[in-house]
Amino acid sequence: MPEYFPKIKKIKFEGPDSKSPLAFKHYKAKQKVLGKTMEDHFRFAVSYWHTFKGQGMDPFGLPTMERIYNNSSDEMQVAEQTLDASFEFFTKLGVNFWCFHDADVCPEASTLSETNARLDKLAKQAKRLQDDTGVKLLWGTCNLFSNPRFMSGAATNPSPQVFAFAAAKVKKALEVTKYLGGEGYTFWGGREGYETLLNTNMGRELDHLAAFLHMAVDYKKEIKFKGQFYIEPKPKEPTKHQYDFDAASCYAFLQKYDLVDHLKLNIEANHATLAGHSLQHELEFCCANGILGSVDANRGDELLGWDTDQFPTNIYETTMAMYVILNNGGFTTGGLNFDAKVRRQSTDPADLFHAHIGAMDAFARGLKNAAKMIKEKRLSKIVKKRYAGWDSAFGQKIEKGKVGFKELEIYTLKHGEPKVNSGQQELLENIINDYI
Ligand code: XUL
Ligand code: CO
Repeated sequence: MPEYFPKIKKIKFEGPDSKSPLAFKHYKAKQKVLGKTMEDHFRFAVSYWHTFKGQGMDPFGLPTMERIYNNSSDEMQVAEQTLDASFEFFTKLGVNFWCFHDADVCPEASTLSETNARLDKLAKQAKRLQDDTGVKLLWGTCNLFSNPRFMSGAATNPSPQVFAFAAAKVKKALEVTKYLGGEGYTFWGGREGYETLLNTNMGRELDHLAAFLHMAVDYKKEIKFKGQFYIEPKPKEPTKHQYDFDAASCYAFLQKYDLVDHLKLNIEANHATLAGHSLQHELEFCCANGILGSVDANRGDELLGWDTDQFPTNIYETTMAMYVILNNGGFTTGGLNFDAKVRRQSTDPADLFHAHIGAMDAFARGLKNAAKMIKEKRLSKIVKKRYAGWDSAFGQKIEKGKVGFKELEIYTLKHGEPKVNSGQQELLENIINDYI
């Protein structure tokens, strides 16, 4: 097999003093933190679409990135070369997982059955590469947003024929994900939303989306696919409004349609900020409701209002993310998928390595900081003390539903004004900065 990244050797850990751009300074796969290796904490995955199919195109310009695995006019040959190149990349980088959409690995043919035959062929190659390298599939997914047939949505399309086409695509994607031993499957509602309410029957569309997901749950059972289903919130882009807006709206939707036992959430950092939240907020919301599944690790640009999908480099953010994730017991089926792309001007193949190395190091630093915060309990002690009143006999009576408004009025008339306590925000911010 030809080498696609001949200038790059296996990336090694060299420690914080290393000046090599192609070495880890903080990420040491086998190093234990809080009793678990770094690689098991993170379960890092490379996203196939950005790293291998992204070529620097934007709404104003053509591709900027030339890759040797693209050097053929035969699209199946390109697909096969790209798969080979990707597993070389995963191995050299030292990640244990990958994620892909059906359409990333498989160029669509003119009929569904031809496309499926192509996908089977490429899945066979992917299986062999997985077996050879030990790299596993964190989750698979189906692209229901690029082809013009899905311009008005897939499961929420006004046409039942498009709904059916989407169902057939997801059926196949589930089969392929199962075949590759995928540990999960993600539903991101690419165009499940609207451009204008003037032409939209929102109630009906939401019912259809729920029906679609129930069909997926049924089919998952039928084929005995054991992976975890995820739904990935995003407020907008490509549509003006997406129904999976944020974690809270996904949770409400899942509860309303009796899907909450079947799907957990895949939280993406840049989607959180697009929704006007922080990544930490979305993670906290999921943990508070027992629905955190996986994370698409990236970041936006605070000066740009769209999904820039940049690689995570902000240590404050990785620290707080890992703090929430660790406090929630860590990942089980999920992991950290770098749903991120190099900038249009980062045209060298080596930039793909720099991007991932930096992101893995940023998370390794975040993990070490968060582990120290957990061990030293400076933050958690203050939070615990803030709520200590609820542990008193009086607080417990309320929490356990033993008293109502009448008893609380009697209590208040007797005890008068409650004492107010400082929220100590600045103190807490200073404590966090001691760890960064
Ligand atoms: C789009 C996005 C997707 C999903 C998978 O913003 O995040 O790539 O992660 O479809
Ligand atoms: Co994503």
